[in-house]
Amino acid sequence: EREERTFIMVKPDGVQRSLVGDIMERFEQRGYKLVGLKMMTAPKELLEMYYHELRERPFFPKLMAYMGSGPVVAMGMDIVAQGRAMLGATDPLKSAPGTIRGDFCQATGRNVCHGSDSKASAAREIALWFRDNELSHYTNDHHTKWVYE
Ligand code: DAT
Ligand code: MG
Repeated sequence: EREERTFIMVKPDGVQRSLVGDIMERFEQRGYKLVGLKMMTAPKELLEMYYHELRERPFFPKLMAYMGSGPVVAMGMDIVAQGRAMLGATDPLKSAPGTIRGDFCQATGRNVCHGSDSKASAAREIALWFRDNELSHYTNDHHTKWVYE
């Protein structure tokens, strides 16, 4: 069984555009396991910690306004690297068709979904967005048996 953990989030535009189910389905249908799920409008302080590395970038104020503009759907999933591949590039116009961003959006500032870029950032992001008791530990044996060899 896989023990990876990553942080996936449907951003406010994805929620407004009713893409939550489609995005979650991408991961579920490939056989990744959902381990945490919540909907919330992120407080400013959380967003500032989450995107701390980008705080000096010119687009940071716009990014904060966008990310705080409505509810997001946060997910924990047992995937990291392949999650980024499924997401596509930061700029949706550079994302291959078939990826989430390549299929659902066009603007970097409205790129519908987040996925952690490494195991280290996944751990940091999961800890920021979820309490320990909000993550589920379970085995879906029947499913796992048919997804992994
Ligand atoms: P990603 O979301 O692909 O991990 P990132 O972590 O570098 O990309 O940046 C986080 C978000 O910030 C990104 O999804 C959209 C916004 N962003 C990044 N670079 C940008 C840019 N050059 N112009 C506008 N927004 C940008
Ligand atoms: Mg990132």
